[in-house]
Amino acid sequence: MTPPEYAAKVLTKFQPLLDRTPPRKLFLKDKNIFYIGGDLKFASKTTRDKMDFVRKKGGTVVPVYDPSIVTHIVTDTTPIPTLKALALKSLTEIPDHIPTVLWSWITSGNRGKLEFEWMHAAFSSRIDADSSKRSSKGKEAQFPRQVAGTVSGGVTNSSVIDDDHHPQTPSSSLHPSSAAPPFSSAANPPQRTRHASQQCNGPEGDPLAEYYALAAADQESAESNDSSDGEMPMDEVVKQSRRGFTCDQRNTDNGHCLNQGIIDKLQELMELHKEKLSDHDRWRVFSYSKTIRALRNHPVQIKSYEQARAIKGVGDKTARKIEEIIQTGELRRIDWEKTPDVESIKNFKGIYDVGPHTAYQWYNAGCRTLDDVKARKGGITLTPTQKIGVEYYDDINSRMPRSEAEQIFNKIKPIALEIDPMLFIEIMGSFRRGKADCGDIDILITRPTHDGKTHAGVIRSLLTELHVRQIITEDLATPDNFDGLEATYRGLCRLDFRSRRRRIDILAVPYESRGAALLYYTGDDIFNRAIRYKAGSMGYSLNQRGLFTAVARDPNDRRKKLTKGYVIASETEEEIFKILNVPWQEPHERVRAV
Ligand code: DCP
Ligand code: MG
Repeated sequence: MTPPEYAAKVLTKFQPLLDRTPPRKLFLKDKNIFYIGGDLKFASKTTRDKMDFVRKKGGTVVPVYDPSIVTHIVTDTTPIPTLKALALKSLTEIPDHIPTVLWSWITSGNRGKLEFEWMHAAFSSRIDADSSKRSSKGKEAQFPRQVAGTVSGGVTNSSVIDDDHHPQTPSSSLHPSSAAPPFSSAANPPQRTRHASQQCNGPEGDPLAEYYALAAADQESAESNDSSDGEMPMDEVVKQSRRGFTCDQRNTDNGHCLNQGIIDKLQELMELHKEKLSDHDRWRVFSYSKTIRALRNHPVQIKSYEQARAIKGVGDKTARKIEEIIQTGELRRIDWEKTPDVESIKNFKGIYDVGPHTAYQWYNAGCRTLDDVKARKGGITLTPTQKIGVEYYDDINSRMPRSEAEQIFNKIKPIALEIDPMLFIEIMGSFRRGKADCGDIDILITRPTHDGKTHAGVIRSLLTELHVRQIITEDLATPDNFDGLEATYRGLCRLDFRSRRRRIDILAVPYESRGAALLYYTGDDIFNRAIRYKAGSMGYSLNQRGLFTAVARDPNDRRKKLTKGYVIASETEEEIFKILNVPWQEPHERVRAV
């Protein structure tokens, strides 16, 4: 039996049970639910049980998707099969008043009241879909019995299923040590000075920032970036490829933003939610970042609730907040969210190697200030790196002028070349992008192999030498294997004994992956995400080791790779740009973050 056939059958089941169930337990009354399980052809036991459950709780299982009847789409599967079941080509075709939710939304009713749909959104792009937006006409629409009849007869025009809709001068090549840094002048860097509060993109601006904001909220709990190769949900890939990827456009400043005052307040509120741990707070971050992005791109100044509400993705509550900002210049919710934990958690998370969970643990143990942490209040314990993080808290949390990064690098480079004159050693990250200040120094090391030699073991000798000369002062993370071609070192360094300590990362990579490594460690991270997403949309996988093809992924979890695939480009940035059809951009043109 197919799922629509079983759905039609369920309509006539359980009537005696429904008659004797107290109304307060029928929490799905008035809900017309189109349910999509994993298998579209066969109603499995799980699918049948779930449809029964909906009916027993007073809901109607709708056999055929009809937007004038369906109030909720409940899906246990990914966008493509969901679209197949709905006979649609894109999630954007689903009206805004029909939320697409996970099964967990249904079971949330067991606790007495159904939770908000957005908390159970199945697809991030439809988080703002809201059943309260339904017109009164739609609300009153009754499920027509004859639809069930046609389905059980096995013939229905509206269940035709379509096919899948798939989105259908540079000089950065590396040369051994002679290669000049792309920007060696500290005095006159080709940098952009922008602040988050000043940036306004045009309508074709960075479409990935919303994901970045969510990821940023997640960042500390995430593993290293090594596993992140930009796999994104297929519906987003479809959307992005239609709009174009931010990596494809050279970055442009579009000047003044008409809604900056509103953006600043919403940003302040978003930053407070970022410091909190709950799913609710994470969704708020996601939702505000979407609104902020929409406001940045909005061509007119918002002056009323109605105007705010008319912006796609801005719901009632956010529109009310915008109205309050317009009328009073303030947002009371900010003070409300400034709970006592926020400041402490923020400070604790500024300690190297402390993530949100440790920060909350310490807070719960009674710590409120860095002095409390230093005093081990509440019996908290610190790892050796956290101890260094506390000791050099101010140094690590301040940025260094570009000139200081350059001077430190100019001390390190000759020492490395003394060890092996054939080394390629380059400074990457924000320095290579031409930024006026740098959070750390990111150094890439590799070596050509045409003479039969490699850079294996060089990092060990280099670190020994840098310690002896007191340029590197503390180790934070040393390579697992000093003798391999790939190695990552993290530590603290300083220019001289009067200077602040600065964060330094040294990365060694095989010579053949130098282009991919250079691309990755140059960033910025939003540019990186965009180019990885684009690679993903073209069927490739891009990471710091290269551009890969034929990477098989787990269909149930697209982030999981089943096979490694084959490298098709990795030696130069240019070849990677070229295959991905991304116009060449100098490092300073790859700035996307606000
Ligand atoms: N990177 C990334 N994704 C991350 C972290 C890093 O793609 N989550 C890449 C892009 C970064 C580069 O590595 O530009 C270097 O990382 P840094 O954290 O050192 O960032 P930046 O050098 O860009 O900035 P900062 O001046 O703060 O160090
Ligand atoms: Mg850096």
